[in-house]
Amino acid sequence: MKHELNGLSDPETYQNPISVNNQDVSALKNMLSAMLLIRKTEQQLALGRKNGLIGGPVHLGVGQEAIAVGISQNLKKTDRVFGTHRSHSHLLALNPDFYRLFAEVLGKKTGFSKGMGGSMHLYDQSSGFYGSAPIVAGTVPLAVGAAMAAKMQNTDDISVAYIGDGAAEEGVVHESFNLAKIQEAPMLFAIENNLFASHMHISLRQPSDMISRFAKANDIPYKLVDGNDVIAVAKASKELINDMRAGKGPGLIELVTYRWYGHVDWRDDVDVGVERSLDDIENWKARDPISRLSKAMIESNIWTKEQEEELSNSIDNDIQNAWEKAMHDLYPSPDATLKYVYS
Ligand SMILES: Cc1ncc(C[n+]2csc(CCOP(=O)(O)OP(=O)(O)O)c2C)c(N)n1
Ligand SMILES: [Mg+2]
Repeated sequence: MKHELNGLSDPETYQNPISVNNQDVSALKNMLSAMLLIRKTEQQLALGRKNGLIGGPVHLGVGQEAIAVGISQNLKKTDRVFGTHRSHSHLLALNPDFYRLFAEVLGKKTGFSKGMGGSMHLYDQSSGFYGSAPIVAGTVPLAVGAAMAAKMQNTDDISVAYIGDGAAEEGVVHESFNLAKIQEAPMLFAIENNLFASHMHISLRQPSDMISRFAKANDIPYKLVDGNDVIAVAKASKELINDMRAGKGPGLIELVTYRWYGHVDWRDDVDVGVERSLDDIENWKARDPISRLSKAMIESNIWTKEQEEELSNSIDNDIQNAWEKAMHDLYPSPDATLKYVYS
């Protein structure tokens, strides 16, 4: 396999510092807080699943929070965002209502999808989240359609599809690249390259580790970014999105990252993962998007350990209350089962 990720997945880059110079301080605090909120929400989901309180599978993106948070800095409510099977962060970065996420995952009628969907069928039109789905890559052509609609309606809205490195192996993604380009659709392909599809490392599946080579093939402008550096993600996606809003067609951003948990639920998956070791996980934890940002902010004297502790405690508290509340909510009534089925 060719290593073309410019060292972004190499161990020696794991501890690279990130720079907060010339950044808007309140935007930095918002991004730090958003990532922490997503992290703690997912850790609560991991616990709920481990304790048997959640009935269905949860695909957790712990370690990958900088991607959705960075990209969402540049989105507006009328943009249309499409997720994957691992979409808690995609939704919470647009609407941080973890109570409704808990309710959904617990199957309660107060959930984002009225308790009918669970973790992999999230939907929140008011914040621009047009859905997650378990069919890998299934949302990508829908996103291109939404981008074409935005263009036909003469808006400057864009569409975003989050796409895993595994999903990029589905034929429909390549048809989507082609169609978006030929239609000059305002479509951001956000490739979350966490190096794994289920349990299989990219080196066992692909001749190269770089997914953005397909952007080159389709003449789509692209950027290859450290997906664990929220500032870099926000900056690179902003540049692509500005061009898309100005009518310059699609863009692709490839974000190199890593998930701390296994493919599904709370386990590490070292036992069943291929080419995944506890050392890898520990190395990537050293490149934690949250502590990297917080460290840089503390060193620049715009943030303190005490403030972080306060923020962390307050999110913990809110999460506990929301979880308890969701646990006590009602399930949908059985006669609502077919009410939201499209036929
Ligand atoms: C069409 C389809 N094929 C296969 C699967 C089984 N499956 C679920 S997730 C997954 C791997 C996806 O990998 P990737 O896109 O990299 O996302 P990640 O899990 O790493 O976030 C597979 C093969 C599926 N759900 N849908
Ligand atoms: Mg993957």
